[in-house]
Amino acid sequence: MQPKQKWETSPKNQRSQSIKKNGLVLKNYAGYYYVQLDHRELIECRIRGKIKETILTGDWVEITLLKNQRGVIEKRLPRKNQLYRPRIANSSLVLMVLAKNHPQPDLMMVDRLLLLIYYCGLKPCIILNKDDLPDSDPAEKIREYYKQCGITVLSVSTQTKKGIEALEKIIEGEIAVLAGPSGVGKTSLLNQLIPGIDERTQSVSAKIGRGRHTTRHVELYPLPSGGWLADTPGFSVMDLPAMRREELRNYFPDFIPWQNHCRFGNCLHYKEQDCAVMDAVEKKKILEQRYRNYILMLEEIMEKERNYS
Ligand SMILES: Nc1nc2c(ncn2[C@@H]2O[C@H](COP(=O)(O)OP(=O)(O)O)[C@@H](O)[C@H]2O)c(=O)[nH]1
Ligand SMILES: [Mg+2]
Ligand SMILES: [Zn+2]
Repeated sequence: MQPKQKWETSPKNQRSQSIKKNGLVLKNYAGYYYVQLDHRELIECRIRGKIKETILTGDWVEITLLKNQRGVIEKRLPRKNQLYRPRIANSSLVLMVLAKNHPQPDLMMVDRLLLLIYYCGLKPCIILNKDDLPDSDPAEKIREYYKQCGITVLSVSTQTKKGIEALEKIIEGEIAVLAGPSGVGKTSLLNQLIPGIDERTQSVSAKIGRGRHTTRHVELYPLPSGGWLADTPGFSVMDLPAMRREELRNYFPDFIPWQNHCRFGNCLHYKEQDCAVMDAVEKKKILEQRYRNYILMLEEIMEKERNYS
């Protein structure tokens, strides 16, 4: 049993002078919520019994401050969004980590991940790590085409430390999660951005006998630049979100300026006549590989529709 009464705001004479503050839940562990207030003060909180909604890492909450850096969560403030893997609220930025080489970026994976990011209403930023290695063709396409699509693309190297400060600037004021395939340097980046994270997490996982990537507790780490980074990479599942075939094109922002000129308003840019998107591909205004990836995803969605009906 937890010593519950310690977190109650009684006795009554305290109530009138109780201090309420808003803060951000950085982690939730064994029934305790660690809430960060302004000036980085961390308050260990219990949750008020009557609260019905779940509180996740990343939630903004209102707390009543008690003595000794403790508090009670009174309510959850409105939530902007929620990711399921990792389970985190209010994330605003996905850092898609790729390697310039070893391994070369897989543009199909990039396009699928971008679709998922846009579908969740998040902002993508591509981190091209291992800048110290020789260039590759897909890395060049990312620096040219994807940048031109309005995506921030940043070249970094955890080995030479190039770009790390610029990356911290990008995370400023955001709740960021990492994503990307294995071997590109996500763990190395976490270690670089959050010094000492390995020791901290290893001691915890040793105690509970599991690796940190199998633990389901996600923690947000405040960075010196004033943003937060989740300690677990997200978006490991690469299933396409459930959507109708007409929806897919809305998540390809680089198609949108062209598709107003398609002959058919509901053009899927698939087999239709007078398709301005296909035209733009022909004229090399849209990256052909990205268009082909769109078609593969479109066919996958059509196949799923067939299985449902
Ligand atoms: N050349 C080079 N290798 C790197 C860089 N960052 C990470 N690596 C190496 O890439 C491999 C995978 O790194 P890791 O952080 O485990 O990647 P993760 O699977 O995405 O977590 C390791 O051998 C790292 O030493 C870098 O900037 N340059
Ligand atoms: Mg890793
Ligand atoms: Zn079209």
